[in-house]
Amino acid sequence: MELLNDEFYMRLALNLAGGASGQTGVNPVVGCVVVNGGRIVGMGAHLKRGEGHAEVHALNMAGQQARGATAYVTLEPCSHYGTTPPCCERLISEGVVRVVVATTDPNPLVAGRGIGRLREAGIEVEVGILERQSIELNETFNKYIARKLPFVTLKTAMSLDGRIATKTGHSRWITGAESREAVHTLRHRHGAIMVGVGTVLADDPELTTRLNVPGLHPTRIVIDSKLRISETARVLNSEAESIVVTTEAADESKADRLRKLGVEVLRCGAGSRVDLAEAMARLGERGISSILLEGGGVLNGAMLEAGLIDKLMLFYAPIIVGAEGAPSAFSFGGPELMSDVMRLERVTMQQIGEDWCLTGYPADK
Ligand code: AOF
Ligand code: ZN
Repeated sequence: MELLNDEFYMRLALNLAGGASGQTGVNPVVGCVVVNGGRIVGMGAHLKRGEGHAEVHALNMAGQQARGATAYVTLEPCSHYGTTPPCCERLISEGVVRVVVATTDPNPLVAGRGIGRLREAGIEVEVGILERQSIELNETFNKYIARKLPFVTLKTAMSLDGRIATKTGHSRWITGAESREAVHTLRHRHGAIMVGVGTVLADDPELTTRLNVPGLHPTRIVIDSKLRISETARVLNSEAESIVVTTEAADESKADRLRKLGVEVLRCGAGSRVDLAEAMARLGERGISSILLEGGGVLNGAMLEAGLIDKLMLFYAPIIVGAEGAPSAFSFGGPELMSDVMRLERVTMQQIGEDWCLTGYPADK
């Protein structure tokens, strides 16, 4: 039986926050529950950047009943004027007497000031209830707000022997329907999806979100050093935004033709290959806070080698492809010694239909 205590209300607030995951852009997901006299009197979540913060929605619902209440918030209430006024001032003016916070806001504009301001006003503040869950929920925001770099999740579907196609290049399908549905959910939850031009030339994917209910389409990013992409590629259609990342050297007339199709062309790197680290910085500046990297093997390998991967989600199908020469999920030179190989930590496994999804984080991050 779930006990009625601070954790219970915080869990509810975390569930409200998690529901909006993928729809707040560069903002965090945040939930708030207001409780007075043993009764929930207000609930809210931040739903969209520029619109009300979680506390505002919950306090609006509570109305007069916020006076003397406890507010449970999954992130420290903000203390700054962003696109909306500070939540801590609103909590104070509504007469809330106790605020329970899961974790502090890593935004340098807030970073403890919200909690300080509440305490200054005589409000009892408790910090750290279900803190780990709240930090995990906002892992993309936590990186982006501190470094202005997108959080990159490498996702790949592969065989038990690490192949992403047969020796002829045949790849439909590796994993089952449930896994593919999970991938579309991941697309909804990310600001952008990224692939190499090799994948576009081989599979002509659309890279939109297709689920049984409507979902949000991520911005589609293609890494294409030599602008080999076809102007009729489905990834450039009008279903969603598209960005092609190329080099300084790439053909300007082709870039111009792509721009005429409504595609944004970013030039990153003066050499023959796209400078991936620079690309991440430029995409971050452009307001992309999370990227789902969907391959192929060469781009996966290059991103791993460059240390640009924050998280891996590996969907293993119970199949063995076995052929030498079949494309691998991670194509890169690799080190000579076992002591130098890339290791994952915080590894978890989840069964999805007949497949297994392994989630982990590069150990040196
Ligand atoms: C809260 N409650 O629900 C959210 C917070 O541009 P703005 O006004 O939306 O401010 C965005 C910043 O506010 C964001 O970077 C983060 O520090 C905080 N988000 N704070 O008290 C909320 N979404
Ligand atoms: Zn706020």
